[in-house]
Amino acid sequence: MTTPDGDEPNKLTKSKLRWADEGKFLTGGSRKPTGERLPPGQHLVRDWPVLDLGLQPDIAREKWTLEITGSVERPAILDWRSFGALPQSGKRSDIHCVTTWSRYDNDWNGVATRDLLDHVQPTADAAAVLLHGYDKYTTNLTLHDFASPDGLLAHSWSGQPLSRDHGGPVRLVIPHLYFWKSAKWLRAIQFLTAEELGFWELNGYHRRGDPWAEERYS
Ligand SMILES: Nc1nc2c(c(=O)[nH]1)N[C@H]1C(S)=C(S)[C@@H](COP(=O)(O)O)O[C@H]1N2
Ligand SMILES: [Mo]
Repeated sequence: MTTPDGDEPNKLTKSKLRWADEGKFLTGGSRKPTGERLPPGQHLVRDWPVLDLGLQPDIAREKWTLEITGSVERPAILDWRSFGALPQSGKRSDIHCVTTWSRYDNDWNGVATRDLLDHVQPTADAAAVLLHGYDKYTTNLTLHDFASPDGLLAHSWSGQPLSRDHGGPVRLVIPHLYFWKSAKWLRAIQFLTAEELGFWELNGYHRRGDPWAEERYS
């Protein structure tokens, strides 16, 4: 296995590959019990860990573009200005990382995935998206999960521009699934008629990643 860049995986990436193999952190629980906030096998943190494949692209807002390709009526290349002209939303959500940390009450600002969908108009046969990061990371979502009312293309966290290590200028936030689905340094969204797997999904992780069903590994 190499990273999308063709590099040797770093230590954490290697551990995560091994955990997928071993089924580590599985508790056997499933389905969201009413009133529960912390999914099975997770623990709460107050800091905000940084996780990625080790390459953190440095992209200025003025140089950043987001390409919308594939099965849409209106393909687009959004730059900072046209992205900022889309409806802006604020959302608060919890983070659940497959490595077992969860972080509550993250305040994000950006463009709701639903507003992006209104703008680009997926074709009738569109069924999935593949997210592409500037670090060549990829991850897949069904169109239904991408269109979740909580989904956001986030440019700010706690009222501040999203920092480079957490995926600025713009990252995806899909809070009802494990955080590996929330692609950092978002470069392109490819709409597809059939699901194509992303980096972790090809390397032992679940195609969907629902933390309440402990969909950690495939
Ligand atoms: N582009 C990109 N996005 C990514 C990753 C990555 O390596 N590259 N890692 C994923 C994983 S495994 C996690 S847990 C979260 C971590 O986000 P954070 O560093 O802001 O906590 O980003 C996800 N998005
Ligand atoms: Mo992760």
